[in-house]
Amino acid sequence: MGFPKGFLWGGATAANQYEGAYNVDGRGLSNVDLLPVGEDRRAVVFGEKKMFDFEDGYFYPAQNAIDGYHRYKEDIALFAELGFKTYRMSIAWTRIFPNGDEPEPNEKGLQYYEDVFNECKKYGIEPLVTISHFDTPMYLVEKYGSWRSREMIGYFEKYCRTILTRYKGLVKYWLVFNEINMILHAPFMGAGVYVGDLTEKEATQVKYQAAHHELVANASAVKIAHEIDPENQVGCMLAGGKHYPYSCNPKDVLVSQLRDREDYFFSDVQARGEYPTFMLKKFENEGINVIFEEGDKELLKENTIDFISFSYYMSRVGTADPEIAERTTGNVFDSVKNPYLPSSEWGWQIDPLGMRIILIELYDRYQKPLFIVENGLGAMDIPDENGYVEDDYRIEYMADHIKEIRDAIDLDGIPVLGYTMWGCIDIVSAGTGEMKKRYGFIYVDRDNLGNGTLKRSKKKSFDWYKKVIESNGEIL
Ligand code: P53
Repeated sequence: MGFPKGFLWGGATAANQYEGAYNVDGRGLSNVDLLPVGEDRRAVVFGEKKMFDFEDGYFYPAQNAIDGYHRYKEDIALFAELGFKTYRMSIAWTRIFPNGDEPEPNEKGLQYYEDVFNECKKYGIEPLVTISHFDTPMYLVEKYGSWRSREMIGYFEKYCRTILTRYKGLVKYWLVFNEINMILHAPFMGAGVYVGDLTEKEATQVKYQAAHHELVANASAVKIAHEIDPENQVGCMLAGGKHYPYSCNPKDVLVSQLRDREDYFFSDVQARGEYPTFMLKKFENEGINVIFEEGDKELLKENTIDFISFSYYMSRVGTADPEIAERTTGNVFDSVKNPYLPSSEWGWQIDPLGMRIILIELYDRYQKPLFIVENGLGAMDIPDENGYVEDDYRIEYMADHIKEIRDAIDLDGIPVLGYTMWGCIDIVSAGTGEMKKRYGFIYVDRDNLGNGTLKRSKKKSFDWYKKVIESNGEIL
């Protein structure tokens, strides 16, 4: 009983939030470099304010992030000490193709990730690699409007073929697009799509067409991955979290069900290989014209993903009652506030049972193995003079969530491949750009405006998670 042998315990980061070194060794600029910290960030993230280059008066935290580019050896050694079986990370597209359309890849970028994977191998850590964690080369954003254009698919395929060939034998687990459903909510952060000059109707059209291009590119990536090495396992990556009906009024139930479908649309296409009829009906009813080219349907059908992975931070709530207006704050996924749940310092509601609920839901829908690739608590840690943080709140959050995963395995019979806790080392927040929103077992001395020594130190949760992994989830 409990976690199966070989369960992949680990942690996760993303290139843009971790590496820094944004202009080192030939790296090109990407959309996610251009998200400033501060009050304008949301408008840029949502694609409402145009920021296609660095502007005076703003601080861009991703430029240097936590300098993982130069410190990965030290960090991976700490992950090894934690006992990680897997490390989820992402490749920055612009280290490999700085503009996105070069005939040849940038060798320095390729070598960097090869070194990282070899470092993991040294400790027996299996890399789990996200091919695009929200990032798109700015050159392609400017030239083609990013994923709104079909042109993107070919450039992305080339990028995929390049890395899948180079890292054959070093990497087996791949995720194509991080939180692919983000494109509908935060199109510039999620996919480099700026919609600020469009009407709402036009923006909807553009977002669904861009989503189609990503879904086609996803199928292509699956195809290339399986061709290059049949051992490769490719997952989708959904920003997960079920909508609960605010009440048992059937109207609330229906609203919640329909909102869930907006998210499941993506994983439905990726896992089942075809557009669900509800989405085709929506297109028809709302006059959304998504152009399919010849061969798209077959490509989608023949190249479905191998496992379902998702992030889970919080559940959501749906209601048909306009009087119930209290919303959660701090997340790009808008939701009514759930009166039964506490909230984090950033207003994200804490719902461990929701982990079991989403696992059941996704397994019932797809019958494919599941992989939790993000979960964690963003909190304001206060270190002592040695950089030690007594983060009992984080330990409690994680223990509560991991118990629910164990129940989903033991009581509901769900196959779960692994669990990678988000931001295992403190990194820049994607949503707010802050450093002080910390998730890690490892504290990093850096503040919201980039001051600090970047020194790494262990928090209380470090020793706790180490024991969790050692005992394969028996000791929580
Ligand atoms: P942060 C919300 C907002 C932004 C990104 O988020 C998000 C979400 C949650 O669904 O997605 C993931 O840093 C994302 C990570 C991100 C993490 O959530 O805003 O894949 O890049 O850091 C946590 O607290």
